[in-house]
Amino acid sequence: MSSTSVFTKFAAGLAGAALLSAAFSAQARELSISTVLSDAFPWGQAAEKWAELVEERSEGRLTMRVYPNAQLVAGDQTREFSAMRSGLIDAAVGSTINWSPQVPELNLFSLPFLLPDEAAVDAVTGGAAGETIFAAIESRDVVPLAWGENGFRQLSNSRGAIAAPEDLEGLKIRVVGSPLFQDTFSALGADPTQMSWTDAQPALTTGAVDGQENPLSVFDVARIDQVGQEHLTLWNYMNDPLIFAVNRRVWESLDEADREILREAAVDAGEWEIAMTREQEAERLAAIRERGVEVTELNEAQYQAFVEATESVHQEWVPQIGEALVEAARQAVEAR
Ligand code: X2X
Repeated sequence: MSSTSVFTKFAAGLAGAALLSAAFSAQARELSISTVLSDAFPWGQAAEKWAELVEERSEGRLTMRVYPNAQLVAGDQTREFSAMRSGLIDAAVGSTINWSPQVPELNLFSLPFLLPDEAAVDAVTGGAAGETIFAAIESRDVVPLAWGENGFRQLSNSRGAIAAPEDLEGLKIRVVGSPLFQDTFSALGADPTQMSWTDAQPALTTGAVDGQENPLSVFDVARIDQVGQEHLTLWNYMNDPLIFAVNRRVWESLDEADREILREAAVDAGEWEIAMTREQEAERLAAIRERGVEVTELNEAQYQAFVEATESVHQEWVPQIGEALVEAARQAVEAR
């Protein structure tokens, strides 16, 4: 064997090894995405769409696997952000409510009656307030990429129609694990109790709680009417945006092209999911009505009574969220 051919074989072997290792690392690059709700809901579908677009656009170099039902944090959705920050979870499509214990700025969206309609939500997420919120997330080792939407949260209960704060008097209401909700429902005279979504469903079934609040898509898909929630009040008291995000070390380990793929796919999946969620609202409400749920809509005076009853929540929380951020949001809502 000539020395040339030995060299050629050696070089070919090296090239082959390099190719193999590239193929291997491409296959090995699977990112986890955490969500609270499965793909039976728009929220889970948003994550699936993100994964699908990333896989397609990276030609299989990057795959993303969705882990729904907050399973990566054993059902405790308020630990999702910390788990993503520490790298236990690579990525998430998460609710602003569930991340607000670690990112106080996210409580902005939970301020009662700050955002009256979809245009108000878009003005805030798409403007200076949205940028401040993304910066707040980024300062905590998580890279936010895009917005999605769980939706306007409406109030349901098993006892009777709620058209005034007095109607909430003494009702046990399941709220999410963010202290602001405790304050809102206490201000309304209810008896709020914090629990995860996993625990909420049995609590509603057994009657351990009288009511809950969630967007129409959640009420509809989870068939909340079947666990005795026969009264629904449409009050648009807060909107629950979703955020697509990635752990910072994972982000930094990707090259520029893959970061762009991840970001653009998140933006596209988010826009797709927001449009779908909003389009479906009317048919979901019709389906809920058809199942015999009594739907209460508020007139202007009734709405104002709820606004006034929850003013103390603003006083208490605006300093924690940041005066400038709340002001930027208010201005965006005004100018919408
Ligand atoms: O727990 C809830 O109510 C849910 C599913 O809407 C959230 O994760 C915020």
